[in-house]
Amino acid sequence: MLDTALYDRHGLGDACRKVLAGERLSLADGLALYRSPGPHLAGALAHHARTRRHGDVTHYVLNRHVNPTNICVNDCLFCAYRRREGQEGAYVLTVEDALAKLTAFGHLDEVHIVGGCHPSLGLDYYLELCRRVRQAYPDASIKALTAVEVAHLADLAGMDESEALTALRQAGVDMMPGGGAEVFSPRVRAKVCPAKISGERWLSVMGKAHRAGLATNATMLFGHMETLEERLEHFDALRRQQDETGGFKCFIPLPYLPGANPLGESASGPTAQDALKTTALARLMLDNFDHIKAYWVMLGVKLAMLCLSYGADDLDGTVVEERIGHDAGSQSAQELSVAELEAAIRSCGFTPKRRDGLFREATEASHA
Ligand code: V47
Ligand code: SF4
Repeated sequence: MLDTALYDRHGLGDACRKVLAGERLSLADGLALYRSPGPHLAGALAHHARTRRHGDVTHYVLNRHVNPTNICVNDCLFCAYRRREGQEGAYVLTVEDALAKLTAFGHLDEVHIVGGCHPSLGLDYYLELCRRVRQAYPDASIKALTAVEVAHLADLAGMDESEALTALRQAGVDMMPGGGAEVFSPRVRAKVCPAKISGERWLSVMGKAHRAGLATNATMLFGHMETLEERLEHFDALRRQQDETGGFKCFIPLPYLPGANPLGESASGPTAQDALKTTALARLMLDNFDHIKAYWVMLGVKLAMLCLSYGADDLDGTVVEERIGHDAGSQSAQELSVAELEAAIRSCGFTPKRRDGLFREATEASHA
């Protein structure tokens, strides 16, 4: 039971009453919650909202990531993964190599495909890869290509993004990951990812994906140079898009990791308290998103487990071989087993539920 008098004493009475009544929070409510002392006031409200939606269930997924190439025409300052063509460490996986990385494993509920915007690797490569993944895993959700990659591939092919999205859907893609959103503020983008598509184009590609029948996720990279107001505007833009096209499944707050990337000279990443509070604010502001993910790869397993009591209802998955966070200094493991994920969820007082990419219950026996 929430102590409403406590919220009144902190000037958060309105926000508290709105959450209890299931009403939408304003940006001013969000700012007041962000500025409240510690993460707990926002956290308790977020936990209330997550419990109303999901009870004590926490989701996880048996999945694998494939990063087809780290060669990228963009030069985001926070990225430790990207290489220029010809640079040491640059790679492109053949379709066969990418498949071999996956098929070394048994059953999968989700395949996550994401990488750089290669200057010449075109849509045909990705269509072939997705078709082959679909053949190898007829029942897995294929979650492939961020809005940034889709915009890039459409530009390379000289086609409209909707055409590229329809081709990807026909090749077996079910949904798109939420990467590349960063922070929509043009001020921040001009500094941290000047070559990347604008926030407006990111939202527009996602709207087109939803209309083409693809579900998508959404992210926010936080804890570098953005203000609290810019984070709240990011949430607001996402929830307006969701009101319009309704295809977002899950939001993932991504804590900036400062290792081996140029932005790390001036930014150190969010504190644990900030990560908890941002998870809580995501749950509270994104009232039309079903799922909030605590992505253990970037947060670390211990902090991700705490996020489950601050509004998150998903711990992502088994993963195996992740490059983007680990190249930027993530100290987390490359892989968690199903047993480890379930034990982590239970130890936080929740009931684990295995899902596919679209959050449908996974029923097939796992061999992990
Ligand atoms: O777009 C890059 C971020 C994203 C850093 O949709 C960094 O289910 C922290 O979006 N520190 C890719 N983050 C990862 C991503 C994702 C991951 C897991 C699940 C899903 C999903 C999506 O990683 C990039 C960028 O925002 N990123 N560098 C860094 N130094
Ligand atoms: Fe390229 Fe993505 Fe890295 Fe930006 S974050 S440089 S788009 S791989």
